[in-house]
Amino acid sequence: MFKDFTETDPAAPAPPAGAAADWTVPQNWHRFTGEEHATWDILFARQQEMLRGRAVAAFEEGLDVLRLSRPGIPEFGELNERLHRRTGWTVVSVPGLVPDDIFFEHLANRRFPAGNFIRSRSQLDYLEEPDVFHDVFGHVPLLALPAIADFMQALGQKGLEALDLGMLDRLARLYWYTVEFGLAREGGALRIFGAGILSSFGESRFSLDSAEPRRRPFALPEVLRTTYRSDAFQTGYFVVESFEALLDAILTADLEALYAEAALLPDLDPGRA
Ligand code: HBI
Ligand code: FE
Repeated sequence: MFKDFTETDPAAPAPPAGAAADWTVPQNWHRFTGEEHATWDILFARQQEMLRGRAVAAFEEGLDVLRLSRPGIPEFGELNERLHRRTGWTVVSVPGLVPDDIFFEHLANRRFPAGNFIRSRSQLDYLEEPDVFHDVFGHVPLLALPAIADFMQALGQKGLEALDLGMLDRLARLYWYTVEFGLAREGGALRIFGAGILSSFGESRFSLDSAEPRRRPFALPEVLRTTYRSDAFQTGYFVVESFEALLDAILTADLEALYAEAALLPDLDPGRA
C-alpha cells in the first residue's frame, strides 16, 4: 500500500534539481540496472497471473496494444508512440510525488506522471510513493481506452477547479474510488479497474473475493462524501456499470453544487452496513 499522497504541501515547493518547472525529468532508461528490470519482471509475472479473469477486459487489451508484456521496465519513448497514437496520452517521468496543481495540470493535458524509480526487491508489496510499476502497469493500460482517457483528463481539469475552490479533498475521493480503487461490472461479473488494486497482489484477490468489504454501485454524490484510508485494504469499493457512464457522470455533473451539498452532510464510512 502507499501513503496518502493527497496531502502534498500547499506551499508549492520548487522542483528538485534536474527537474523541469513541471517536475518532469528525463526517464534516462539506461540507468536502470539489471536487478531493477528483473524486479519489474517479477512483479509483472505475478500480477498478470493473479489478474487473469479479474481485471476489466480493457486492461488486458491495453497491456497488449501497448506491448507492455515485453521484459523490463518500459522505455517511455517507445511506449508513448503506441499510447499517443491510440488516445493522445503520453507518459512523463517524475522523481516521485509532485504537488497537486502540477499533477492535475499534467492530467488535464493528457500527460500521465510516472515515478522514475522502482521499489526494492525486499519491499515488493509495500509502497511509500507510487513507483513506475504502480504507475505504468496499474494506470497506463487503461489510458489506451478512449472513455478512460477522457475521464482521466476530466479529472485533471476538475482537480484544478477543485483546488481553486478549496475542494480538493472531495475531488480526491472521486479519484480514489475510481482510478485507484474502482471496480466495474462486466458481463455480470465484478472486475477490477483501479490501479491501486491492479498493482497490488494482496488487494487484487481481496477486493473481489473477500466477504469483508462493502461493494456499492457508483454514485457521484455518495463518493464525494465517503472517506478512505490509504494504509490498508479498502473497507468499501464502488462499482461502475460502464466507463461511458462514469465519463458521462463527471462531464455532466455540477461538481461545485455537489461539493456545496456534501459540505452540509456528514461524511460516510466506506465500511458502513
Ligand atoms: N504525484 N507522482 C504523483 N502521483 C500521484 O498519483 C499524485 C501526485 N501528486 C498528487 C496526487 N497524486 C493527488 O493529489 C491525487 O491523487 C488526488
Ligand atoms: Fe496511482
